Amino acid sequence: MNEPILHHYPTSPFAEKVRLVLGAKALPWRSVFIPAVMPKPDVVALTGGYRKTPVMQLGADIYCDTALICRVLDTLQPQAPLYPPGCEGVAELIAQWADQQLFWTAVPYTMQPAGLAQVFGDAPPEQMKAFAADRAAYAPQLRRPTPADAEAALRSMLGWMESQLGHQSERLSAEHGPWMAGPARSIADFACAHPLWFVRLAPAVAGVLDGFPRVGEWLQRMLSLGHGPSTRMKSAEAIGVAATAAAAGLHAPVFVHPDLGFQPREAVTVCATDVGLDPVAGELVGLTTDRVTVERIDPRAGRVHVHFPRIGYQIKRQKASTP
Ligand SMILES: N[C@@H](CCC(=O)N[C@@H](CS)C(=O)NCC(=O)O)C(=O)O
Repeated sequence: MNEPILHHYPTSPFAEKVRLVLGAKALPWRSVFIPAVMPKPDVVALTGGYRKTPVMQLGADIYCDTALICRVLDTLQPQAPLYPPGCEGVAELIAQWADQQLFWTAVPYTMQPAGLAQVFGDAPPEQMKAFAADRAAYAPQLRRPTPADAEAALRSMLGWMESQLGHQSERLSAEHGPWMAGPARSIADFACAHPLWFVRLAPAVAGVLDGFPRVGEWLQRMLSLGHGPSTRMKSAEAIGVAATAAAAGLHAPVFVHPDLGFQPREAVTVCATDVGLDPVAGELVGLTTDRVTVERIDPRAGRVHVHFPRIGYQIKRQKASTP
C-alpha cells in the first residue's frame, strides 16, 4: 500500500487532528513540512491553488480538508473506526461544530499577545509580521473575537464538553471512555482535541482548561495516541511521486453523479466558502453529494486529481472564453 503523504507544519491544529488519527490507526505515513504562510509553490503545484493546511496525497490524488482526509484514512484503515455505527450522526454533528466554532474560538483566544509569543517561540519580529499580514489576507472578512469574547465563549464551550463527558462516564467504564459522541472514540474526539491542543501550546493562556477536569483527562487520553510512525520527505520528492502515479494513469475511482447539476469534464472552479478562498480550476471528474474532484495538469506534478468535501465548498462553472 502507498503510504499517505501529509503536507503540514508542526503548529497547525488541523494537521494535529490528522496526525492523531494516523496515530490512532497506527498507519505509517510520510511527512512533508510546508510553509505556514504564502508563498507555497510546492503545495500549489499539487492542489492548483488551495493553500490550507494540511493536505494529504496518495500518489496523484490530492485530498483537501480534514473532513475528507479523515474519511479517506478511515477507508484505508478501518480499524479504530472514526464513524462507529450507532454514533456516526452525532459524531459528525459534533465534529462540524468543533472544526468551526471551537476552532475559531480557541485559536483567537490562544493568539492573544501572551499566547502568541509562546506559540511562535523565538521567532524574529519580521516573521510575526509576515504571519499577521498573511492571515489578514487569508481571512479578510472574518470578525475576530477580542480576547475577552474568546475567553467567555471558550469557557462556555468547555463547560458543554465537560458535561457531555460527565454524562458519558455515568454509563461507561473509565478504561473505555468517556468519549465526546458516546460509547466509542470517533471523529468528534479528534475534532474537539485539535483546538484544545493548540491552547495547550501556550502555557501563559492554557490555565483556562484547569476548571474542566474531565476535559483535561480526556484530552490527555487523546494526545497520548501520538502520531504513529512517520518518515520525512522533501516536497520535491512528493511532487515526483504524484508525477510518476499520474504518468501511469493511477487515480482513485471517481464518477460524476448525473443528478447534481454538472456534466462530466465541465470546466469548473472549486473554492472554500469561509476563509482561504483561492479557487482551484480544472475539469470536473468526480461529484457526489459529499465529494467533488477536479482534474488538472500541472507542469511538475502532472495530471492530478484534487478532491474536496462538498460541504463548505462552492463549485462554479468556468466562463467559456470568448473566441
Ligand atoms: N476546513 C479545513 C481548515 C484547515 C485550516 O483552517 N487550516 C489552517 C491551519 S490549522 C490553515 O490552513 N491556515 C492557513 C495556512 O496554513 O496557510 C480543514 O478541515 O482542513
